[in-house]
Amino acid sequence: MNIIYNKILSAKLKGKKLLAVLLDPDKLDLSQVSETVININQSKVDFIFVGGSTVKNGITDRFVKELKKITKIPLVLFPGDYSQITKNADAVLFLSLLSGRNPEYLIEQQIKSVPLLKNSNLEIIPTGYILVDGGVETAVQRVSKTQPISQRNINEIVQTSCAGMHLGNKLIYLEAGSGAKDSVKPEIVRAVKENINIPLIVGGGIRTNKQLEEIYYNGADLIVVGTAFEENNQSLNKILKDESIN
Ligand code: 1GP
Repeated sequence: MNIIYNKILSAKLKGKKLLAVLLDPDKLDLSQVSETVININQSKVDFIFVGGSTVKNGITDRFVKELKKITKIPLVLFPGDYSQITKNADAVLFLSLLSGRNPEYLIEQQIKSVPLLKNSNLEIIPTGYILVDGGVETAVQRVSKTQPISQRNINEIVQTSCAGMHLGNKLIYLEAGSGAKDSVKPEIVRAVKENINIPLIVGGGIRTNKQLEEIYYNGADLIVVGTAFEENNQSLNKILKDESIN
């Protein structure tokens, strides 16, 4: 039942780096999906994350069903709210926005999701989600009405990550926000990595090979790329096919 998490955990133990592409059903039309997924199927992508900050009710379910028909890559929900939970995916990152102090995203959304989870076989992966300042106001910040932690405040980011681990989360997700100008700094990735013993996900604003390599090198076990892939970024597409990732 813990297929996805075990894959992440065993990759971490072997030092194998993982990559996820984030598809936002709010930004990507169903008619564009098959072309996008053909690219992903031919790439080194390990997971497809599905989610967004503002996806209308019912859209994610249709989107996931369509994806299931055309890819064998595991589909992991990365929900902006409980309405994005669909039993047709393989797993869900059960997120708690630990950088913020809005009870809606610390516990309320999680409670609202229980009836949907109860009738599903989704693998539920508790994930401490930490928003750091990516240099622009991002959708997560707007929708969650929370402030990101400044990247100058390494200590607070590290302590928040440790608290997330001690609370029993199985993953820590360092997020600069979709479309961030500044991705999570390598020194922050390193500091968090040195202080936790659960796998580390990093995402937000990662557009180049250099960023990808630096963030892996400093300790990310799994990197998530969204915008650069949507924009059909050529250098990134090359990376997605590059043997060196694994
Ligand atoms: C996943 O939100 C990110 O953590 C995706 O960010 O769209 O900037 O790649 P980008």
